[in-house]
Amino acid sequence: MKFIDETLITVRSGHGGSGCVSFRRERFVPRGGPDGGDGGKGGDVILETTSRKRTLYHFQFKRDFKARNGQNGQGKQKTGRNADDIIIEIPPGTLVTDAETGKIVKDFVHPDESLIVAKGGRGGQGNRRFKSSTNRTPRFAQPGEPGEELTLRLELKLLADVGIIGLPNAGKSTLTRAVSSATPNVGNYPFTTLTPSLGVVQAGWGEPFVVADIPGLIEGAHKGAGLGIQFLRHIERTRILLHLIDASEIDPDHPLSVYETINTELALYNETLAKKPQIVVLNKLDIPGASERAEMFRAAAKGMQVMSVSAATRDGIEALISQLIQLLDNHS
Ligand SMILES: Nc1nc2c(ncn2[C@@H]2O[C@H](COP(=O)(O)OP(=O)(O)OP(=O)(O)O)[C@@H](O)[C@H]2O)c(=O)[nH]1
Ligand SMILES: [Mg+2]
Repeated sequence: MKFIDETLITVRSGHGGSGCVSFRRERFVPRGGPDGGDGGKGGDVILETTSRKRTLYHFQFKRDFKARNGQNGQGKQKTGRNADDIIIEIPPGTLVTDAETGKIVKDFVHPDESLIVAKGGRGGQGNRRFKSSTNRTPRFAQPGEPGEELTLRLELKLLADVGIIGLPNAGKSTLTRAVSSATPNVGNYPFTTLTPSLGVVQAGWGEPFVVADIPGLIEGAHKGAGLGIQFLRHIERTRILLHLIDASEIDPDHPLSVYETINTELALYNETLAKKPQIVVLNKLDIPGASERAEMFRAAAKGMQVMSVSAATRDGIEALISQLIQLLDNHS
C-alpha cells in the first residue's frame, strides 16, 4: 500500500554563452573598433503544475533535465541566441525539496503554478562593451555565467481519482487488484478490507490514475454501522465514484435495491459525495445466472451508464479502464 509517490530528478540550467572578442574589419578602414557580440542566456529549468498530470509516473522514463547553453557571441556585434527554457510538468499537490539540503523549494498546490528551479546563466558581454577612452581595443570579453545543477525530491500525496464504493463482498478489492498494481487482501467474507488502499492504474495509453479501495458500506452506514463510513472522507476528494455491485446477488424483484441502498447512505452522509459522477459496474459476470440478473438491472436502470465485468477473470476490465480514463478527462 502506497500513499506517497516519490521521485528524485536532476535539473541543470544552461550556461550563458561567452562574449566574443572581435574587431571590425572593413576595406578602407584600417583599424576597426571592437565588435564582439554578447553571449546568449542559458535555458531555465521550470517546474509547472498541470491538471493533465495526476501522478509522478512519467518520471520513471526521464529523470534528468538539462537546458541548453546560450550561444556564444559573434563578431559584427552579433548576440548569441538565448537557449530555450525547459518546462517540466508535475501534478498539483507535489512538494518539491532540494534533495541535498532538505529545504522546501515549493509546495505546488494548484494547477498552473510555475517556478524557475534552475536559472540559466547570463551571457557574457562581448568586447565592444569594454571599449573606453583608455582602452580602445579591448582584447577580452566576459565568459558566460554558469548554469545551476541540483537534485530535487518530488513528493506527491496521492489523491484518489476514482473511489470504489459498494457493499461488502462486492469485489472492490479484487477489482482494485485487477486494474492496478495494488494488492489489497481479498476474502470471501464481508469486511475483508479494514483500511483503504490506493492503487495506481497504468493503462498502456493515457495518464495514469489512482483508485481507492475502501471498506464496504452497509445500510445504516451513515449512523456508524459497519466500517465504511469512517472511510468515506477518503473519497470525498475523488473526482468520480465507481459503484460496484455483485451481479450474482441482484434481487430479480428489486434489481436496483442494493444500488439505492448505497446511494441513500452516501446522500445521508454527505450531499456532495452523492452528487459526484458515478459509473455503475456490475461484477462477477462469470457466475452462472449473473448476466441474466445484470440484464434485469440494466432494464430497471434506464439511461444509466452501466458496465459489466468479471474482476476475477478480468473480462471487461480493459473496456472499464478506458471508460474511466474518458470520464476522468471529462471531469478534470
Ligand atoms: N466469481 C467471482 N468472484 C469474485 C469476483 N470478484 C470478486 N470475487 C470474490 O468475491 C469475494 C469478495 O471479494 P473482495 O474483493 O474481497 O470484495 P470487497 O468488496 O473488497 O469486500 P470487503 O472488503 O469485505 O468490502 C472474494 O471471494 C472474491 O474472490 C468475480 O468477478 N467473480
Ligand atoms: Mg475489500
